[in-house]
Amino acid sequence: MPSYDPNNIFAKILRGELPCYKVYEDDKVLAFLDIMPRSPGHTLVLPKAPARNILDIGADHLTHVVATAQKVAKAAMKAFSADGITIHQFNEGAGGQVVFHLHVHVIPRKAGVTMKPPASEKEKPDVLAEHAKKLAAAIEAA
Ligand code: DGP
Repeated sequence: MPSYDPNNIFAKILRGELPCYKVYEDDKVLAFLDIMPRSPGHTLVLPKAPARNILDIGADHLTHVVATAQKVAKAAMKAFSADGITIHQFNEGAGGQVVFHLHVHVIPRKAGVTMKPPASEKEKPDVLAEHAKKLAAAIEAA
């Protein structure tokens, strides 16, 4: 497996070199909206530690990422009046991974509504800003 590339797009977001629609942050993780959401509220949860994917992350960091994904999922159920949550996490190109800093997708779902295809359409900035605010408030209130 290739080594971690510190110039991947999510590493730049983590360093504050690129913007994001943040929904949650602590000393070990950052969660922000996917700019090409498969459904409203589609969130990515990342460790701050430099890990390419599940194959090289330390177990302690992975545990915190998963706990944060759960926190985001519970808040998203309320914030987006969801009926369920889909969790995705891809590893290496063959596993569907496109951006090589570990991330967990948290995707709120409505009964009977199909997800958009992956990375098919960029959401409008004002919609993403409103969704991030709503989800961040639900996480804060939990
Ligand atoms: P994957 O590595 O297959 O889990 O897909 C990467 C996801 O990241 C995909 O759903 C689209 C999203 N994405 C790509 N570029 C950006 C970006 O610059 N900002 C944000 N927030 N999401 C991005």
